[in-house]
Amino acid sequence: MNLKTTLGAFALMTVVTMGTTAPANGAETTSTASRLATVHSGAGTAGRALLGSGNSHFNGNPVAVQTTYSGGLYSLNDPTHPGLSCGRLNGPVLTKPTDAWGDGTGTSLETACVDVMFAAQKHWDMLRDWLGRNGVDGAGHSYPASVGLNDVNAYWDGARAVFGHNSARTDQLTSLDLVGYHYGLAVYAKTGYDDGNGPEAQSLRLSAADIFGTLTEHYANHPPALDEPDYLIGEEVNIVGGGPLRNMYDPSLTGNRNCYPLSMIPPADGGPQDHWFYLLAEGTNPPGKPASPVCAGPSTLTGVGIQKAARIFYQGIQRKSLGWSYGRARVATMLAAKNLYGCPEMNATKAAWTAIRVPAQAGEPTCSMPTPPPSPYPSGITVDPPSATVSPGGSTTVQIRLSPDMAQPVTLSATGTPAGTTVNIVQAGQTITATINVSAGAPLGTHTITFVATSGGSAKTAHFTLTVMGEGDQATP
Ligand SMILES: [Ca+2]
Ligand SMILES: [Ca+2]
Repeated sequence: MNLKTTLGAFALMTVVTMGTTAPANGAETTSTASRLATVHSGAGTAGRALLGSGNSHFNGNPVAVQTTYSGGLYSLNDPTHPGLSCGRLNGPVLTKPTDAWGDGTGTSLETACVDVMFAAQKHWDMLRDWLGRNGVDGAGHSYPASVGLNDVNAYWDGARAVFGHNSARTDQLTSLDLVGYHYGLAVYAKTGYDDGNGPEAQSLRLSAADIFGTLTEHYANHPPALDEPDYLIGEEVNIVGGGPLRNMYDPSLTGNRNCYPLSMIPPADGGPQDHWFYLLAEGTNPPGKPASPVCAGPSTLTGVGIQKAARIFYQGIQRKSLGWSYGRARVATMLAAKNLYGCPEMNATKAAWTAIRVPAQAGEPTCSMPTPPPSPYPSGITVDPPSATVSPGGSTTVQIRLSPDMAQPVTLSATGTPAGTTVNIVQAGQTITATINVSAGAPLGTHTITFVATSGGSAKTAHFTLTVMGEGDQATP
């Protein structure tokens, strides 16, 4: 299956080719040089994983880049993220005799590879640490990257990520969010089931890639002097001279749609789900971050935080299937939020969909706030045990329990005690004991003592049966 989708109003295009050849990476053999720990780089090969030094364009200088040493050469082949490598388009993985890469310029393709390797490594680590996923394909593997596409374009072709340049030819399209976007398309293709190619499925796919790109940027968490976290896509790369490609908190600012339903005219537009994700993660008025408008429902939403939102989104796409739609995504993420966290997060997820005008769906979960468990005791007070036999001069102790619905403070008293009998009530919060002391001269026989609990102007009662019986009386029928 081939599908082509343009990314927004610009020329950045995604070509997704399912079922193409497996990634080819430059398998490395043993090495002799050593600077860092040896790891296994793959079946049948023992490579030496090194921490190369990169002079990147977008991510600072120096940056650590996982590389491999073999046969006297270092290569941009990452054995700690198996399958990830970088080279020129249709060329081999880059190699050189030193483990220092790039010159920091936007026109150097070696530098572009430094940025790609760094970003793809962060993307993988984000999948692991935030989403519990093992690698891009979910089975411990990533894919090669190629730089140097002679076009204002970048794409994921089902087996590799390919990166071109901006229209001014000053930068390669290898910033954190764009790399996370294209490796995110790989994650998306390998998650859940085939979502088909309907307009809504395309919109949700493009937005999913935006979300993965943004998560990568937040995971890397650069300071403002570098590529700091934001909810813009492509802000570091002036792709066609118009600033960022997309804006997740207000998609209309980059010509995308804020709300559902979509207009079904091309190009596909991930704006509504981008907007949903921002509202879920950050809400409408997050401190220190941009405000986000709503299309419907309450005007104020509170976010659950980007990592919770990421997990809700990610668990939701496990359910994707043919005919994937905004309505199904609403149900799937509400189920995910309820299962992962509970009612507040499920309600936040629901509110964010409502805010972008995706209406309630048949079969979506409901959630009510937890109610107190039913009292094991009937309303009022109980006496345990309800009866006892005491010899004259003896005593017995009973427990008095109050049901949780009785308003404090509760005042307790006892009536109906026989002559010569006292009741000593000791109350410590909900734990109440009553010691019944029977005098030596108390009348023999059965007596009913009534305990009275007075609370909030009403009284509850419980009865206790006291039998006063001498030792010799037991033998007498
Ligand atoms: Ca940024
Ligand atoms: Ca960004």
